[in-house]
Amino acid sequence: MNTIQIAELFAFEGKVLSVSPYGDGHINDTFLVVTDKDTSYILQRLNTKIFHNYAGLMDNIRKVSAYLADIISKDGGDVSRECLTLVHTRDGKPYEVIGEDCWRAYIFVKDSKVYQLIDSPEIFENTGEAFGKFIARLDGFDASTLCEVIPDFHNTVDRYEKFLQAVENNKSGRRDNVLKEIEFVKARKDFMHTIVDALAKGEIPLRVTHNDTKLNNVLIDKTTGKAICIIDLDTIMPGSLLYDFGDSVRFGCNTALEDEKDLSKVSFDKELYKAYCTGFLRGIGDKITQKEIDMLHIGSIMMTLECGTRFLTDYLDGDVYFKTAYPEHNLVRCHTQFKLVECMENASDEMIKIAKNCKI
Ligand code: ADP
Ligand code: GN1
Ligand code: MG
Repeated sequence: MNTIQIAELFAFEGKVLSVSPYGDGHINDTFLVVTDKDTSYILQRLNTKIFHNYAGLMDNIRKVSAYLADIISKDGGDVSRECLTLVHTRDGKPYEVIGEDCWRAYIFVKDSKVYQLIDSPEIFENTGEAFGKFIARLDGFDASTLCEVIPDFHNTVDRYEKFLQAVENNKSGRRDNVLKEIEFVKARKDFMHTIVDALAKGEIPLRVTHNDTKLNNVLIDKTTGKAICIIDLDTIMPGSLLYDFGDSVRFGCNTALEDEKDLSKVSFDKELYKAYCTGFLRGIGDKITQKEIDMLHIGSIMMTLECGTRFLTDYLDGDVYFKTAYPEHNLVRCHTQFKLVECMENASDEMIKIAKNCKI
């Protein structure tokens, strides 16, 4: 079946005119569906090698979206723009399984865009506010009703063990190219326990979190610059707020793209950090604890280190997880992340001060 035929299985309005690859996700395959009517659609092939339990994943999305839609509508918001709307198949299913693939569709939120790189502190502040509000809104959601789509997703102790395994197995035969990078991670072994331990000791709460809060997972209104809709809900699971805060900072406070080859362009933008902190703390309001505020910089360093370690692990495994466009792509990504880790480690005193001053 081609993608046009697959699109025709869904209850889209009008005739499907085109289906073309869309977006910059590293995991799923996304397509934009244009019809002869006013509404366009997003069609996605879920990566079932990563998301084995796609039925559980889709059920998570259904429950969380319904819960959020209710709150947004009570707050007087526009549910059709501020929430993802799943489009079912013509025979009423929330997704379609074809062979080993799972396909789903959403209404395309009109007049919105995503950023891969941010240059405006205001837009990043709006993004922070949207993600903060997202966590606050899910505060009353019963986490035990969600399935753990990818177990230990942000368990950095477990990530460290998987990294050591990859070093030992050296499936790609590339280990000798990355001895410095391997040492970089090993030197931070103890640090990788920080958030996992704080959660285990009950020093910070387990919440319902998004877990993949990079900039291109929030839709920005083209006219107002407001962050209107949080998307990519595949990894909604119980987690720490520090993961969500930190992953946004990892991606958004970078002065270059995640896969920039020229490392001199990669640095940590403190103005953007301040903007994000301001927005996030405004959005989450009184739902955040003092301990979490005190650890925001740790969340940022941890998520960047975790992501760099994951890229390195995948490089050692032979590029089996993240989509890559060329053989060294994962290593290039690993380098930007490790450079950022160093920048943030050097800026951590200032990051602590910024978070303290942002909370009104
Ligand atoms: P992935 O998991 O592969 O990152 P996403 O769900 O984030 O997939 O979608 C990839 C891209 O498609 C997004 O970055 C965004 O540009 C676009 N997109 C996804 N859903 C919508 C939507 N409902 N409306 C508009 N654009 C969307
Ligand atoms: C993946 O799907 P996407 O591109 O939004 C990954 C994230 C990483 C990110 C790095 C399910 O996100 O965890 O942080 O790439 N998603 C999954 O850019 O592994
Ligand atoms: Mg995405």
